[in-house]
Amino acid sequence: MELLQNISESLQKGDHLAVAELTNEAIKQDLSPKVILDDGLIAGMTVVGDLFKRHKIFLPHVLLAAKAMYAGLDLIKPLMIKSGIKTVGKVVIGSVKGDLHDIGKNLVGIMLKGAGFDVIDLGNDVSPENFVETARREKANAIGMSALLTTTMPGMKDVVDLLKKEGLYGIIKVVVGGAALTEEFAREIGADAYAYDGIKAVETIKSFIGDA
Ligand code: B1M
Repeated sequence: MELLQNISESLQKGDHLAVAELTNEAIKQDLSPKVILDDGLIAGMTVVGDLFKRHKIFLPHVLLAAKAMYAGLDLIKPLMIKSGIKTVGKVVIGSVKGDLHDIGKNLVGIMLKGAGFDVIDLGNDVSPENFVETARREKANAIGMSALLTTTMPGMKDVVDLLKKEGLYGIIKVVVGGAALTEEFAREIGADAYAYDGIKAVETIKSFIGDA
């Protein structure tokens, strides 16, 4: 669809004003937030990631694309979070230490809120101590960690190890996700689950609470 293609292309150009205008237009046309997200915003960001990898564009361009992504996300966020849903559990989320990527983590947070979870978002560059202390203090059911860099992924194991040291392993469940992660990595570090996207994260954490 041309409108979604235009959202994707404007995001690729880093034009946040055009992304906001086109996203508003898509909302007016009653396109679902999922379609706007998947076929407009994420489609555009995927192209940006590919160009960056092949050194066709550089970091300042990626930053502009991220700003444009948020211009669209901010508009569809209220539609993704349904109001008045009963709280089904509490989750602490964050991007791991050293990792400044937060778009995927924020999306996961939006989906968890939409599913009725109480979400405590610690932001990015979150230390293991902050994850574990907050989850303990808030009596959270789960910690959800995001990492986009191969260099920051090992930091997830530090959180699992700290939970073990504090006697909280298995009580507070650990779900991990992010573009470079795999099921195998999650198993190796002792996480309770790997989630490919926000929908899977919601399903998984719900199943943990059902098991409790
Ligand atoms: Co960077 N970056 N970046 N970057 N960046 C990647 C990740 C990279 C793959 C680009 C590339 O080379 N193709 C590459 C990593 C290579 C690697 O380690 N394998 C990379 C690099 C190298 C870097 C820097 C080191 C560059 C530099 O400085 N030379 C630097 C590192 C900064 C740091 O973190 N310390 C850096 C910086 C940045 C920006 C700041 C410019 C910006 C981030 C802005 C922001 O987040 N506010 C940025 C961006 C935008 C990207 C790409 C282009 C897009 C990431 C994104 O937002 N995708 C990315 C390329 C790519 O991934 N294709 C790239 C859209 C988002 C919706 O997807 O985050 O994958 P994603 O989230 C998905 C799933 O993964 C999953 O659900 C989401 C929805 O489907 N998910 C979870 C995520 N977390 C989850 C948690 C869960 C469950 C599911 O449970 C808890």
